[in-house]
Amino acid sequence: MRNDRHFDRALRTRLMAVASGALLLVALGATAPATARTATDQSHTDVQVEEVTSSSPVMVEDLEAAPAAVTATYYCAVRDGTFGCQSGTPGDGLVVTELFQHADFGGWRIVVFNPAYSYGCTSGTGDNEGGANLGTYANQVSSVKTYNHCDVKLFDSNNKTGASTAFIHWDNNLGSFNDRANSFRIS
Ligand SMILES: [Ca+2]
Ligand SMILES: [Ca+2]
Repeated sequence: MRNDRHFDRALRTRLMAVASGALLLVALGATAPATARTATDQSHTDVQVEEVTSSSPVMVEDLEAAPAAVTATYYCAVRDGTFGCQSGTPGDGLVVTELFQHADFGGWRIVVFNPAYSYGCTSGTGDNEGGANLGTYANQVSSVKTYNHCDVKLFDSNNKTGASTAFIHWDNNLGSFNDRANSFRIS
């Protein structure tokens, strides 16, 4: 199932809501502890996952109700013109991509968000809209989703080097790039 998430920019005026402070920010650096929030640790009951296909921006809180196939959720904040997971509070800004351990969006997931975004990614892919090394989670990603006009490009090696994919909008099975990504770039 491929969702058409293109929508009229003029409609994306939804104000950001700040989620509760219960969320944990987990940096993906190799030295970061792997703290997970489980799929059952949900503080919001009005999650609207269907908004992925709607005209409204997708915020971190919209993804809080993890699908049954998701076993753990980690967060990485990205910012324009930077590389590496940045400081940021899940709940601020918009989601740019989700990276999943298994095909068909299962296992652990990394919710990547840009705390500064209220609109989403630019239409082109030439600009740097953040990225990071996957650290502990390298060579495990098997499927990806993107949101808010963002695409993600996966690299075989750290620091956006080595073989890479095209910019991906949505892929439930990375095929030849399965379990290869060490770093990613958003645009
Ligand atoms: Ca995998
Ligand atoms: Ca690799």
